[in-house]
Amino acid sequence: MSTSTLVSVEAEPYAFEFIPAETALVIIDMQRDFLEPGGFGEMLGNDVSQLRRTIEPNKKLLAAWRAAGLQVIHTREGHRPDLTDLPPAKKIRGKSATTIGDVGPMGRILVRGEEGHDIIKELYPLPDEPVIDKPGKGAFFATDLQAILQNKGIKKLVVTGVTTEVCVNTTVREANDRGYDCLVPSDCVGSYFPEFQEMGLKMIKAQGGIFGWVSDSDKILAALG
Ligand code: C5J
Repeated sequence: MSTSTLVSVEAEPYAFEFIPAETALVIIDMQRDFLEPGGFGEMLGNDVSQLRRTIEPNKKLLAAWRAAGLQVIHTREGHRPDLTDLPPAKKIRGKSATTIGDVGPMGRILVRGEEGHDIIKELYPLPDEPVIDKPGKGAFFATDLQAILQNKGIKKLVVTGVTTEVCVNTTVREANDRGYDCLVPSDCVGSYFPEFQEMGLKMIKAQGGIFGWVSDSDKILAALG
């Protein structure tokens, strides 16, 4: 496959066309605390199997992206150990007994450097794949993601990861406002809540693709050949 030739993926609301060499796979927040049994997500009562079903399709997509020599970018949601980048409003939101920065099942919750903050082993970044540490839900807010995309000549994004309605949706909306077309493979994004999974994807592709396109990993792999 020539990575500089336009390919077309069957998608909704219509085909998504991209030049692989100009398209990054952006994997959002596949972190141990969100996905692993015994992590913070499960401690809050969430069903992590709703997120874990995305691991295998993400693995296949990541393997294809790597094999073709294409750009891969990972993100992690989290904060500095001194919590100086944690808005007080985010710290107290939810009125939970245990919040960001407190000690959780896999170290301090959503704090950089802690076990739970790191990416699951199945999708672990290679040394040459940028990891964006983001303090917010969107991957563009207070990060160097846009500079990296510009420096690498990236024009379009395939966005995967968790959770569909929060960090994936926020990142897709931020990217859309910055002029990036985004394709979201439905089997590679997950929510703890099935109804948010469904609506989170519908919102992206509604009104002629108001925020982007939705497809699945098999269709993207088929397009890559
Ligand atoms: C992400 C969250 N990654 N739900 N975070 O979606 O708080």
